[in-house]
Amino acid sequence: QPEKKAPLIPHPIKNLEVKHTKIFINNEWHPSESGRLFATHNPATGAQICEIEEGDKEDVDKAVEAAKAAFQRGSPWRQMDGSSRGRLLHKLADLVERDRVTLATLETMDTGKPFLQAFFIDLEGCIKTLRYYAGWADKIHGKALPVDDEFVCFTKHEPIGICGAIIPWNFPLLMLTWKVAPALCCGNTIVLKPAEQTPLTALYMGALVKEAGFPPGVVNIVPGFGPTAGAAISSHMDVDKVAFTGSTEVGKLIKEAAAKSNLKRVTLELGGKNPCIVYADADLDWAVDATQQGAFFNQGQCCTAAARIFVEECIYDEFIKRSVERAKRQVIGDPFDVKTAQGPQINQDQFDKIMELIDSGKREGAILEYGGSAIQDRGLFIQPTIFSGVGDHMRIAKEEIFGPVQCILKFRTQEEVITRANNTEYGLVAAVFTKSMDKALSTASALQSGTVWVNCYNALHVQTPFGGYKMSGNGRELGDYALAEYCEVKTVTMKLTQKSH
Ligand code: TXE
Repeated sequence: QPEKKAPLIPHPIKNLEVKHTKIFINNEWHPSESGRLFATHNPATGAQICEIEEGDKEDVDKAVEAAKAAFQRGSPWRQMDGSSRGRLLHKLADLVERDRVTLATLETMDTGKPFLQAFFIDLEGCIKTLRYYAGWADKIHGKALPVDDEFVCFTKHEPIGICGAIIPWNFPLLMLTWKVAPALCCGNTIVLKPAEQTPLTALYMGALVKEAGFPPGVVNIVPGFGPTAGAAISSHMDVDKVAFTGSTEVGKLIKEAAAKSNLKRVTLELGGKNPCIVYADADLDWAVDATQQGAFFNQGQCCTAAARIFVEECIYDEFIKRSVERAKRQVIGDPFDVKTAQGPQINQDQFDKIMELIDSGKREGAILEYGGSAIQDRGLFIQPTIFSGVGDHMRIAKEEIFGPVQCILKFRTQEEVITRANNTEYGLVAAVFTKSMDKALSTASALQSGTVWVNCYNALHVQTPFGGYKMSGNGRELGDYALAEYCEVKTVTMKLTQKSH
C-alpha cells in the first residue's frame, strides 16, 4: 500500500472530545483502584480539559501482572515471529498516520505547543520511529563466535522482559514512541506512565495498540504522578528495565530505586546545558537562525535547547544585533493558529522557574538585549528573551532554564571555548558553526557530548543514536544502538567431541 501523503496544511479538530481517560491494562480500560481522578489542563487557556483516572502503586501492580502474563513462555506474544511483531508495529504506524490530526490536536491541547509543529515534527517523528523499529523486528540476532578448544559458541539477543517507561511532558508522544517502538521490536512487554501534565496522547495510543492487534498485556498505560505511580514502576521487583526521560534529579531517584529493588536495567535521558560554538568564519545569518531556533523551539522546553551560545569576539556584536532582529519576528500566541511559532509554557511551576532564572540573569549582571518579561495578561506566555554579556559563573549559564531564553557568551580562542563548553556537569548535545572542516572536526572531537551538530541544530534522525555523556544520562535511544538497551545477550556454548578443524 502506498504511503498516505500528509495534507499540505492540516487543520486541527475543533472541540475535539477526549475519549480515553482511564487506565489501560490488558487492552481494557480500568478505573483507578483508589477511585481518585486528576485534572489535565490546556496551558494556553488555563481551562481544564478533562479528568483522568489517577494510577498509583496498586494500578502499577495490576499493569505489571498483565505485562508479566503477556511475557510468559508460550504466550501469544512470546511465540510470535519477529516479522509478525514488525507487521504489528507497521500497523500501529498506519493507525497513527490515519489519526495524525487527532493526535496532533490532542498534543497541542495538552502541551500548548504549536499545532503545526505537533503535526509536522512530533507526529512525523513518531511515525518514522515506529516504522524504523518495525523494520528491525526480524533482524535482531547474535553472532557465531570462534572460541578456544573443542567448543561451538553463539550468542542470542533476547528480550529483557517487562520494561517500565516514564515519560516527560515536553514531547509526550514522541518520547513514548522512542521507548515503546524499540521495546516492542525486541519482544518485550511494557508498563508506561505518561507525565501527569500530558496524559492524553498516551491514552489515545492505548486504543490504537489494541486496534492494531497487539495481544492483551503487551502494552499497559498507567497515568499518574511521579512519586506514586512513577516510583512504583522504578522500584517494582518484577519490572526488568526502566527507561526514563526527565530531570536529572528524578533520574537519580530512578537509579536509586532500581539499585534498592532488583537492579533493573536503567536508561536515562536527562537535562542538558548545551553549548553552541559560532566561529567567525561561519555563515552568520544561518548561525543566528539555527541557534535561535535551537533556543526557542518548543518554548525552550527541550533537553536539546541551545543553552549557551559562544560567539567569537570579532562577530559578537553583529551576532547579537541579528539575533535581536530575529527574535522580534517570533510570533507568539494561540498554538492552534498556523502563524504561531511560540505557545505558552507547560504550567505555573515551569513558568515561575523560568521567570526566576531570568531575574537572576538581570541581578547577576547579564545584559538584557530583548524580552525578559511575561506577556501581560496572557497566563503562561513568556517573551522570547536574549541575554548578552553572560558569564560562565552566572546561574543562567549553568542551570537548565527550559524556557525561551537565549544566553550569548563571548570567546577568543578555540582552546578556550572548548574548555568552557565542556565545563558543565551535562553532555547531551553541542553544535559548531564554521566553514573550516578542520575546526569543525577538531572541535567536534573535543566536545564531551553525546551528539555534535556541525552547521545545523536539532538534526535528529531515527537512524542515529541519541543520549548523553556525564549527567545528561545513561544509554542511547534511537538507531540500532537502542536495540542493545532492550535485549539481554545469551551466550550458548556447546562441547564437541573434538575440535572442528
Ligand atoms: O520533571 P520530572 P519536571 C527538566 C527541566 C524541567 C525540570 C523539571 O529542566 O524544568 O526537569 O520538570 C516522573 N519516580 N526536564 O518536574 O519530575 C514525572 O511524573 C519516578 C527535562 O516535570 O523529572 C514525569 O512523568 N518518576 C526533560 C517524569 O518523571 C517520577 C523533560 C518527568 O518529570 C518521579 C522534562 C519519581 N520520584 C523535564 N518524580 C528532558 N530531558 O527532556 C517525577 N517522575
